[in-house]
Amino acid sequence: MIDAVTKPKTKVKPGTERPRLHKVILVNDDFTPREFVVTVLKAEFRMTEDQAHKVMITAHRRGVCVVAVFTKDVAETKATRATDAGRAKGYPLLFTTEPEE
Ligand code: TYC
Repeated sequence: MIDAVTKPKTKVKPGTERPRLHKVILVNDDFTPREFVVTVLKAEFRMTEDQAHKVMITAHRRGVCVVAVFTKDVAETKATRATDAGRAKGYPLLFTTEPEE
């Protein structure tokens, strides 16, 4: 006998899924001037002087600091632009990205 009833092959996931966000991380180094780090944070991440100073000093003391979270594309573009701003001045300033848990 032919069983005409077939199970659907794909499962529908319940709920609404948002794309994973990615962190932009500021990495400390011994050469980039503090004020330049603050300038880049203000320009690329639209931070106030106060916010930028807090992020810079956290990276300076702890080695790294999460700057902000964005979609993957935006996080990577901003990290690259901010890193390039340092490189243009001859500084080893580094911003990296990683997916949020
Ligand atoms: N450590 C640098 C200095 O003392 C300042 C600095 C802070 C550099 C944070 C990078 O991500 C950084 N001039």
